[in-house]
Amino acid sequence: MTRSRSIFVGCASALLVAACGAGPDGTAGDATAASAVRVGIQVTEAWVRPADSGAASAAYLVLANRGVMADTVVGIVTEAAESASVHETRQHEGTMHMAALPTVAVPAGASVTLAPLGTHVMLLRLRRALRAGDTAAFGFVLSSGDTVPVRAVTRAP
Ligand SMILES: [Cu+2]
Repeated sequence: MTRSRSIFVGCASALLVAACGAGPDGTAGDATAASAVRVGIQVTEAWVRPADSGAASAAYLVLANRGVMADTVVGIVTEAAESASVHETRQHEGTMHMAALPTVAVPAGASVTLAPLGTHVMLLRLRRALRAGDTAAFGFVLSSGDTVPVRAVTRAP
């Protein structure tokens, strides 16, 4: 409880909201994709915003469930940042706010798009700077027990 509230408060700052996609819209383009063969969940079009070491960044991608079983993202593991979680962006009285999203359901045969101004992977306190062309690696932990590895390429939105 305390943790999620502190994340919310931290993300309410203009700087973090900008890092999360409240700035100019971007399109997914043809960023390098990563996929996991073992599990039904595949990740494509993964990219991450450039940011300095110690700062926040956000990653975007498409989660597609090509399996026959529904699955749910229940966490994120990464060496790229001190903290990583899924956030959703909400508009409240004309202001953008972000809040941690504890789980992301991916029904069988469906896909979920994480994009600027919407749901995103929040990376807080990067361990090293992300410059254009750099890769940020993280993994989606699934309720099925699998982890889907992701390699997001850094590019400007
Ligand atoms: Cu965020």
